[in-house]
Amino acid sequence: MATSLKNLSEYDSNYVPDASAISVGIVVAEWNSEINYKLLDAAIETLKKHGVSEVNIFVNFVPGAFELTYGCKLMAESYDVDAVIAFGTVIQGETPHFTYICQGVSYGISELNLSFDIPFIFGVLTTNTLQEAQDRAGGKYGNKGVEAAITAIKMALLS
Ligand code: DLZ
Repeated sequence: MATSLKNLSEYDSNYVPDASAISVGIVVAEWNSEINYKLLDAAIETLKKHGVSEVNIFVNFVPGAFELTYGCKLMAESYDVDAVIAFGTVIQGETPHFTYICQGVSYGISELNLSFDIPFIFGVLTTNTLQEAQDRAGGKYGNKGVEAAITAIKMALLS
């Protein structure tokens, strides 16, 4: 379903398993931090709502979305986590940076999923404008942080 038709904060809690036994790493890009911190806050709130203990949530920061791959790898190697979420926001400018960064981070996160025995969740907003990002960070299309947290729980407990 296209994002514009879906509210990212809506989900059926009947299909979310109890998450009290898992630990989750979260890596956040500092670029567009005002957006990314909203994703982070929503994710932490959602993880705790479904049972993840605060002491089992580990957060680290990297300069930009391009660095998320390495940050997530380091998180998986350094902490005993059952899933890692990557949060970043890439806004299309007038330079080719947008394409390079989006391709780099999506490829990088995909590779991590194949290299480790835990899931890595793609919580990266790729938008045309700042407004579109705000719409997905607690605005009219909900919050991608909620979606990423629910995905992390489901994937960590996938059997
Ligand atoms: C350089 C850059 C640009 C132009 N735009 C963004 C962006 O919209 N979102 C983001 O997270 N990071 C951006 N960056 C920074 C790169 O991700 C990276 O940090 C630098 O290219 C250094 O590797």
